[in-house]
Amino acid sequence: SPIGVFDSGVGGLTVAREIMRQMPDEKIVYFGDTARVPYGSKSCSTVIRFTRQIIRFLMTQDVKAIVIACNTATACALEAVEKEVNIPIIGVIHAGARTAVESTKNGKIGIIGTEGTIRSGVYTKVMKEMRDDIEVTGKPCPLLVPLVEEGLLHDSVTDEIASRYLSELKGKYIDTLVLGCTHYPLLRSTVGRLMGPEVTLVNPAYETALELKQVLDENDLLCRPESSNPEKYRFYVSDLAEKFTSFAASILPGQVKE
Ligand code: DGN
Repeated sequence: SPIGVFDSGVGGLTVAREIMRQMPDEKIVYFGDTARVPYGSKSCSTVIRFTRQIIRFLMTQDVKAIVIACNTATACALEAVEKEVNIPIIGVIHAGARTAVESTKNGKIGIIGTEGTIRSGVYTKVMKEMRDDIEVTGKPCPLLVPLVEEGLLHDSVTDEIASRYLSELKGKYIDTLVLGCTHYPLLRSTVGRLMGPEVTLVNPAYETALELKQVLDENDLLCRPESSNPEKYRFYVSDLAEKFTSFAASILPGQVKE
């Protein structure tokens, strides 16, 4: 059976990409809620409702595990829905939070994400449960999502906006920064340059794929290697596929057919 991965739109493809890299034998069914993106500015009760609907859809695809590949949906809905499904379900927050806590030396960690993610305070809560003297500074960076979706990954406009957002974090002496939104791993080099070499960046997409591998292994759900399967990856969207397809083609290895 495949792994179900979903996001409010294209962002979760950074997580799907890490799963493809780390577990090349696994099949994936991806759902991008392109009709209702962004989740970042919506209320948690709305995001929980959307999440339940998507999980119901993924269950019809016979998935063996689900990854909520969206920070906002993880922040709002993971706790509510994890009791409602009888297969492993993970979000994108815990693994990255753990890595950040393990990596910080001075105990000062920064998080950048959508308004919903930062407002929820989930990163702070999870990190403080792991180590209570951690100081967390969250900064919403809402404009970065549309900039990435417009393909402006290496552009002076993106540099300028990122620099304004990050200047606030620079005064906080953080030594670790979590890229707490699915789109931000694609801006890693820009954020890294602006924050400087003394700040370690944590990529939750990468950490989540590692966690998934461990969860599948523990539940004896990892795929055995088999000969290449052309139908290995399936993508569904709730609105026009055109933009999704070109974004997917720009970040995923191999070909994406409509
Ligand atoms: N995928 C969302 C997240 O990681 O928070 C970002 C896109 C959005 O819904 N604004």
